[in-house]
Amino acid sequence: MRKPDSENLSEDISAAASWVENGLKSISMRQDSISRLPSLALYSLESGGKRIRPFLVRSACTAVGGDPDSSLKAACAVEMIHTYSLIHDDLPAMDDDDLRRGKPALHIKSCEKQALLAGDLLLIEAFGELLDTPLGPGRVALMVKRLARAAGPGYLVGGQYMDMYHSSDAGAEWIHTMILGKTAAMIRVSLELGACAGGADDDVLEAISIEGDKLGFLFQLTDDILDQCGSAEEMGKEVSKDTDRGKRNPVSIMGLDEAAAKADGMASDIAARLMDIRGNWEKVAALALYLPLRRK
Ligand code: GRG
Repeated sequence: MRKPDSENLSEDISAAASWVENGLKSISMRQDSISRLPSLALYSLESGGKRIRPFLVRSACTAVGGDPDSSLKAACAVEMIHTYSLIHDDLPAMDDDDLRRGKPALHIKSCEKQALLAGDLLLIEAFGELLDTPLGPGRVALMVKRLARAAGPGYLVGGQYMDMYHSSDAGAEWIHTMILGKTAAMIRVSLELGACAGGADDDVLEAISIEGDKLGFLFQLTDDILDQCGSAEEMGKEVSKDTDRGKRNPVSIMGLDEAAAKADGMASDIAARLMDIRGNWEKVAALALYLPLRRK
């Protein structure tokens, strides 16, 4: 395998963050003002975040030889849906967190009713943005369909449901399905939308979906590891919550050492497979290799 060059990863992630943040400056919800909901949604959308999903959209688009700007609306849409999910997840009826991205969660800054509605707004507007993708209607329809599937009952919302009704004797397979829904689907669809915008063929799209699921699982695995041994300061959110609530996750099932070894193994496997996919998937492979080392 050609080794991915990890040296420029943090610059590439910062560049993708500036790129999407610039794109978010012209989303159409900024023009709607019959309520204060757009400004509340923007509080969450603009309060930092690593912007990993936009990085994946952009990297996938360039990996298949596309112009990154053809994937900008997709990157905005993915980050909007991700942010909606964080706002709703933080609500007392869900995971009940006061801190998000190092700042008060939206329902703490405003109130629960407004946080709920601001999340709804982001979910709906995300599709409006995606529809403005400057590509032909067939390709845009395909992107909308993939995003709707990833955000729907079979994945994001369904995975969140499983997480909310977690059983204390949940087995590894159940947990794997939950993670594919609540975390991996948005990671996978980020790669899919970027590749789609870049004009990827079906075989590349399918290969990237498979690695996207694995990358998403790895992302959650490293999140669970950090939840055990990271700090709230570095993570920008409360830690040790699963353990405190008796929720099972891969780390509580395997133990820290085995989980860390699994993360290393998965990262190498994903990077190797990505490098075999047609195009230049070096940047995504570099992210996979970095995940076991991340601190936030
Ligand atoms: C409410 C429909 C609905 C879904 C919520 C996102 C989510 C599903 C729950 C949040 C809890 C959690 C830890 C989910 C796993 C996904 C995850 C690791 C989110 C955090 O993503 P980062 O680290 O966050 O990329 P930033 O803030 O950097 O964007």
